[in-house]
Amino acid sequence: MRLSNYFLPILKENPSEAKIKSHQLMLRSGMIRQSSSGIYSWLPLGFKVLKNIEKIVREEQNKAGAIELLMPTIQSADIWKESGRYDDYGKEMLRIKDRQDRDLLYGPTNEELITQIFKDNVRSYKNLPLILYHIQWKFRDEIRPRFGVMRCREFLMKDTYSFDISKQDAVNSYKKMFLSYLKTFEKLELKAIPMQASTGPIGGDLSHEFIILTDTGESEVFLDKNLLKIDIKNIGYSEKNTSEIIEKYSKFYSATDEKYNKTEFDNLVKKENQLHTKGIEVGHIFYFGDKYSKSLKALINSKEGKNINPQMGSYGIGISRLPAAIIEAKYNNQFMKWPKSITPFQVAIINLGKNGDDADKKSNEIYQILKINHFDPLLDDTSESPSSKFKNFDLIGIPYQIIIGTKMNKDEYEFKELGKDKVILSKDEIVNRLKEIYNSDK
Ligand code: P5A
Repeated sequence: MRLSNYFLPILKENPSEAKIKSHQLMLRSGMIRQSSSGIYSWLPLGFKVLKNIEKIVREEQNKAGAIELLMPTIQSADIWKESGRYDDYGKEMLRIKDRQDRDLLYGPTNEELITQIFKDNVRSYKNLPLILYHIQWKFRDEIRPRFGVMRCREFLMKDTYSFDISKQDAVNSYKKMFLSYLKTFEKLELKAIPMQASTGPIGGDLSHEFIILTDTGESEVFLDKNLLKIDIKNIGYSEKNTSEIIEKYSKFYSATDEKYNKTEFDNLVKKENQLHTKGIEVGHIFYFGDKYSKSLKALINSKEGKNINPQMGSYGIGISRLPAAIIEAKYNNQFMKWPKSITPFQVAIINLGKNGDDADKKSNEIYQILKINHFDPLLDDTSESPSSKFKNFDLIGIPYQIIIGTKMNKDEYEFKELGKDKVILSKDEIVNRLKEIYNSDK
C-alpha cells in the first residue's frame, strides 16, 4: 500500500479524552474513532490489526477441534425469558421492539441461542463432544464505558460453547479450551496468566480469567513469578498434554483482587517470587453443567437410552479488546512495535527522497520487489518532512523499516527492526531477511 493512497488520519496531539496509552495511540495512529459513547468505528489500520487477531484466534480454535458458525447479533427475548436471564441481565442488556411489538435484544452473549440450536438439531450422544464457536459483535450497555475499546459497549467477542454427555467429558473440553487460550495468547506474543475467577451472570462453579500483566490494567493481580516461566511451545492437544500443562499451572498461586487472600499468598509463595501488579482480562472460560440445557429443555439420548441434559461450558476472548491490551503491554511511550503475527503491515518503506530522485526510484523499486515476493509493505511516498515521517511510524508500530535516504549507494538500504540498531543491506538481503522473519514459523 502507498501511504498517499491510504486512509490514515494521524493526530499530532493526544486527544484529551484518552486517559491511557492504548486509547491515545489508537486514536493518534488512526486505528479507531468513537461514534458515540462506548461505540467505535474501526478505521483501516485498526481494522487490519483486528482481522489479524481474529485470524489467529480462529486458527487456534480450529486446531483445538472447535467448529465455526455464525449466530446473529439480534436475538429473540423468548429464549432469555426461558433461561431466566432476561430479568437477571438488567440494564446492561439493550432491549428492542420490532414493528409487531415483539421483544428482541442485541446479544450480550449467546448461551441461550446456541443451546436452542443444539436442542433443535442434536439428539444422540454419538454427536458429542461438540464444540461450536463464532466471532460476532456483542452489546453490553456498560454503566461506565472507558479506555476506548478496552471497556466499550459494542465489542467483538470470540465465544465458544461445548456440549458433553458427562461432567468428566465437559471438564476435558474445558481443559482443551484452557490450553488453546494459552496457545492463542502466546501466538499474539502475550503472556496471559490463567486465574481462578468468579462466574458472575454466566453462572457455574468452575471458571478462569486469562489476564495479561501490565501496569495499567483494570484488575489487580497477585501471583507466583514461576507462572511466567511455564513453556507451552510445541504442545499438542492430546488429553495427556492438556492435563499436564494444567497441573503445572495449578501448582502456583495466582488470584485477582476478588479472590486474593494475603495469608494464603504469603504462605504459598516465597517473598522473592511474589508479584503484585495489574492486568487486563482478555479471556474468560466457564463450566456451568446443565444450567442452560435444563432451563431450555435440551435433551440427548445417552448410550443407556436415557434422555439427559448435556453438560456445557462457554469460553470467551475479547477480540476487540486485544489491540488495546497488546498496546498496553508493548508500547513504551516512545514507539509501538506490533507483534509480527498481527502487525498491520509487515514492513515500512520510508522514502526520504523527493519526487523522481534516486531515493524515490529506489523506494518504488523495493516496494515492487516486496509485493512480488508476497509481502505487505506500507510505502511512505508522501511529502512530509523526514522527522514527521519517523514520528508517524513510531505510532503506527510496523516492526521493520527500510529507510531510503538520498546519500546511499545504489544497492544499499538501511534496514531497521524497531528498538534495534540499523544495518545496511542490499535488496536481495532485505528480501531474504524478511522471508526469515515472516516465514520462520509457517
Ligand atoms: C464466555 C463466552 C462471556 O460472556 N459467554 C460467552 C461468556 N464471558 S465474559 O467474561 O463476560 O466476556 C468474555 C470476554 O469478552 C471481553 N469483554 C469485553 N471487551 C470489551 N468491552 C467490554 N465491555 C467487554 N466485556 C467483556 C473480555 O475480554 C472478556 O474476557
